[in-house]
Parts: sequence; structure tokens; C-alpha cells
Amino acid sequence: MTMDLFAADDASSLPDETLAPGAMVLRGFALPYQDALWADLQRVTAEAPMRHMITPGGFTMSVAMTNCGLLGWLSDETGYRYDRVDPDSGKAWPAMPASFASLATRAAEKAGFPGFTPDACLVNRYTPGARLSLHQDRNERDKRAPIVSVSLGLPAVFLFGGTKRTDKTIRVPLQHADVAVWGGPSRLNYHGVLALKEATPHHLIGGVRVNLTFRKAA
Ligand code: MD6
Ligand code: FE
Repeated sequence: MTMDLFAADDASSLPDETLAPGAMVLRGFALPYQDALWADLQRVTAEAPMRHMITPGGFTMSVAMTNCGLLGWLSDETGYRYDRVDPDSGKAWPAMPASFASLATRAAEKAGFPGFTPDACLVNRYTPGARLSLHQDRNERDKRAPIVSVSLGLPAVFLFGGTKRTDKTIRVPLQHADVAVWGGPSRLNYHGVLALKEATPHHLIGGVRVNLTFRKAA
């Protein structure tokens, strides 16, 4: 049943789904957190503004990014890595807000990964046309911990494949407040995001998709 705590257009029309062993989408899981997440995100981006990083191949990423937590994910001409320092400010990344961490821990637990304590949150902002090509998340030291990925704002199509780049991919529509979790046997599965389509702005987030990706990087 639709709870009237949430705008009617935020209620997910899709069921929870297992994508592969260890990989799940929890529909609307972030709805009870959305106002806290959005307010806390404003504080994070005030301290560490979104920026377009450069790929190791020399291209500017279409997705704008920033980080919070002990470690931040970085890409530049030398490669991908985690660092405690934001290279744009020379300071530590903003602390991970409690709203972010508790959502990530509870989503992981629901997906079968109890005790997830993320030390890194990568924030991605997609404007229409922005995309993320198929990749593995493998810069994290502790591969026992899952990845928890929270979608906010405009809908997107998530691609989820197998452990080889050439494995078949499935297309998973992700809507506002859906949370994807992948770990265990799916931890190193290839994934990506198709180019974001223009759509009516979301009432809270606006005309963009924001994705929070939680990891245990250290
Ligand atoms: C997403 N993002 O935006 C998924 N992975 O739904 C990612 O998978 C991702 O944005 C590694 C580095 C940056 C990312
Ligand atoms: Fe990724």
C-alpha cells in the first residue's frame, strides 16, 4: 500500500528483484530517508563540490562526482584510487553523514550482508546524456563487503553483467529511492548506467539523477 508519508509519484511500481546470486534491488528502500539524505548531501557538496574527473585515458567523465567518508574515490590521468584527501581542496573529505551510513547498513542487511560499515561514499550526479560505461569496482581492499548503491531523482537504466566483460548484461530500471546491493559472488560483476534520458524534474532532486555508492574501501 502507498504510505501517504511519501508523494504518490515516489511509490515504486516495481517489485524487489534478485539480479544474480548476492545482487538485489530493494525498491523504494531509501524513501523514509530521502529528506535527511538530501539535506545532508547539501552540506557535503558545500564542502566538497561536485566535479568532473578525468579518466586514465584522458577523457572528462560525463558524470560529476564528489565523496564523503574517510576515503574518496578518485580518477585522474594516473588511474583510479582511493585517497583521504580531496585534491581540489587539499583537505579531508567531508564526514559521512549518519543518515547515509545507517541507510547503507540497513540496506546491506536486508540484502543479506549484515554488519556493513562503509568508509567511503561516492556521490555521482547524472545530467541528461551522462552515462557510466561497463566496469568493475575493484579498487576496494575488502572484497567481502558489498557495494550499496542508492538512486535519487530521475530514473535510469542500470546494466548488470557477470564477472567477465563479455558476459550478457541485464537492464534494470532504477527509480527514485531504489537501492541496489551487490556482494558475495556478485561483488566483482560488471555494471554501468545507460545515458540518462530527459524527464520531468523530480520534486525533491530536480532534473538530475544522484547516486550514492557506498563501499568499504580500506
Ligand atoms: C551508479 N555507479 O551511478 C553506479 N562505480 O548507479 C558506479 O557504479 C560507479 O559511479 C565506480 C566508480 C564510480 C561510479
Ligand atoms: Fe561501479
